[in-house]
Amino acid sequence: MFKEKLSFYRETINKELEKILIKLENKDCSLVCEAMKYSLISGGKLLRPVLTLAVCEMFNENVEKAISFACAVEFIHVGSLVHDDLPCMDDDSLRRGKASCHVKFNEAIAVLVGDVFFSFAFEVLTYGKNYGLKDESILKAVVLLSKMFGTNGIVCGQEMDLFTRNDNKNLKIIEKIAFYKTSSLMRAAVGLGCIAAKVKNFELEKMNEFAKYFGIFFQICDDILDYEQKKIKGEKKIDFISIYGLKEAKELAGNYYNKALNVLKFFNNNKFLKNLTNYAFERIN
Ligand code: GRG
Repeated sequence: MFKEKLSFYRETINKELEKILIKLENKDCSLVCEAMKYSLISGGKLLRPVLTLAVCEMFNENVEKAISFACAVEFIHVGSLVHDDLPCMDDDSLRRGKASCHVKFNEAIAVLVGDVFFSFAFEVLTYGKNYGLKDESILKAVVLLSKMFGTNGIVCGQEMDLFTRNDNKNLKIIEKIAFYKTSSLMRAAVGLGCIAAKVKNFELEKMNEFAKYFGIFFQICDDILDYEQKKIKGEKKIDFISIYGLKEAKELAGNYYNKALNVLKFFNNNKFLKNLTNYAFERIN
């Protein structure tokens, strides 16, 4: 049941992404267009847009209402991965098992792909109008996505991630980095689902809490997987393993996973979200 539902959400999202991507095509800009397709439709897990649709449905609203918001989140996510892989950021030559965008094309094209995705995502939010969303909801979505993107969101997490050094004084700093770097887009994803379903503020705040914990354990799992696959990080860069060691990092991931599940109690332990949380956590088990 969970697998079928997950596949349904993914198919719905992929179809919409491909449909929307056509709007960006311009033969005078063929390299960027090719690189956009290469980066966007490339076997990502689509966790964030799935969260948007699932949250919208949990609040008894048709998934169609949230599909544009879900796609907008994925555009931001993929743009951030393309930029993150650049030599001036995390310097990673592989993404999703194939050459990173700047390796396959070049650095300038990868910068431009990120630029297009970041600005286009906000246009995509407005397509919600075609699915019956009111201007008021779209405005709220613009503000939320912009906030989770900027100096109170992923950009802040990326600065801290790139430039924080381990001085053993402040263990909590790594959790703060994950909160900004990874939870921000999870918070945007669930928040947009809530906006599409027009939920009450206190429900949105509860879902925000769920996404915060989800993002932190997800980042710990990501660090553990990188460590186990012996992916070498920048010499002095910190991560959950360098701060806590493998065993404690696994325990910490378990704590945040349990916190996320606890929040779901407020939502009658919504079955799909519970299974999705398990699915995201099981990566390290
Ligand atoms: C302002 C959006 C923006 C970006 C500029 C480059 C950057 C600042 C931020 C990078 C943040 C980043 C890469 C966070 C890592 C989060 C993470 C664990 C990504 C992997 O997510 P998955 O596993 O990826 O969901 P798939 O491939 O499945 O989509």
